[in-house]
Amino acid sequence: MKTVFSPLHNRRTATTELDGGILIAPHEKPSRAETILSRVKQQQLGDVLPPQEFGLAPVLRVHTQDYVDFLRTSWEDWTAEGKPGEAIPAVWPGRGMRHRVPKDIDGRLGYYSFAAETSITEGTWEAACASADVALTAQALVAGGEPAAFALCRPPGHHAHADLFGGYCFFNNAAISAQAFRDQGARRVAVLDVDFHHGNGTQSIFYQRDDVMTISLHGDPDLVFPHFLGFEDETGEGPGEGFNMNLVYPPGTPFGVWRDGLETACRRIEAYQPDALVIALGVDTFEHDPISFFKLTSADYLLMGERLGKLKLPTLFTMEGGYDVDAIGVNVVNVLRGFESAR
Ligand code: OKS
Ligand code: MG
Ligand code: ZN
Repeated sequence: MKTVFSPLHNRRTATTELDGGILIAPHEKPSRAETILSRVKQQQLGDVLPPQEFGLAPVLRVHTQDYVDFLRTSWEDWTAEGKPGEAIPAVWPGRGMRHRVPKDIDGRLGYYSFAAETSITEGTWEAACASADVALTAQALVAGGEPAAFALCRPPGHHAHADLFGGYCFFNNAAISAQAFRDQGARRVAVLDVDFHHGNGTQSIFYQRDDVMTISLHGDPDLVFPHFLGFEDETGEGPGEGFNMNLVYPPGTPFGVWRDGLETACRRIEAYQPDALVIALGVDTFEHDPISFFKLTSADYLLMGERLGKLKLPTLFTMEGGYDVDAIGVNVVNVLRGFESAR
């Protein structure tokens, strides 16, 4: 399987993440992508290609113009105000308040975000654009006949809504790619999110549609980020009713339990008969992940990949979370090798 990778991911080098009342060094750091790339090469998964540039048109198929404009200028606008640190949202339109876009950068940061852990920094825009290009380049490989491709995206994307950043995400690479499959003629596309966290952005973008099915397995949002979406009674709306599925698990969940959810998800996908599959691939389900509470082992990722491969669908993997950097390369490449072993 081919991997698409851009060194421009390195433009995303935030130094702050608000956590526990202090600013820590972000979990979502450049070494994550570099470690995965090394493992891909060492295991000879396949060629590593640079992205092509797609511009903003495919991004604007799922994100709003005003949000994209905000992201492009937010760092400039922040520094122009003479702010000393990284751009951290700290105010939101709460219940009963107006949902209008303020002029001031503090107001706009809050309007276009849903959480405060993710700082906007110099280079964030460039890295987010490169990450979308990585996804779209890998998507084009699959649309062009490759059975599968790995988009080594960084920053990740699955938390980003049409007009909200948060959870380390800016552009929703999985959603942009799913929409690209549709725009290129796929009748139905499934997005399966195996990251530890709920893919709230992806769910939200396609919630009222039946042409893109979204399924996410994740830690119970009653207990963990993103807290306000991802419950099992969210099944889609209007024409989208029945085309969103959330599979929620408690702390300590081992692969033996998680894999039943994967089986449920795979059977739903089989019944849907999509023309293409996007896997939002996070490995923060790992037993030693520093911010998560599932108990998957490195060997489990081979089995996960095998089950995904048995779907026998044209498959795009987009990289999402995973923060045990010592294990991230092994775990990601295990999914991809397990996948290939089943084809
Ligand atoms: C807040 C924790 C923020 C978690 C962000 C989740 C990032 C992720 N202290 N999403 O898949 O991995
Ligand atoms: Mg998930
Ligand atoms: Zn995650």
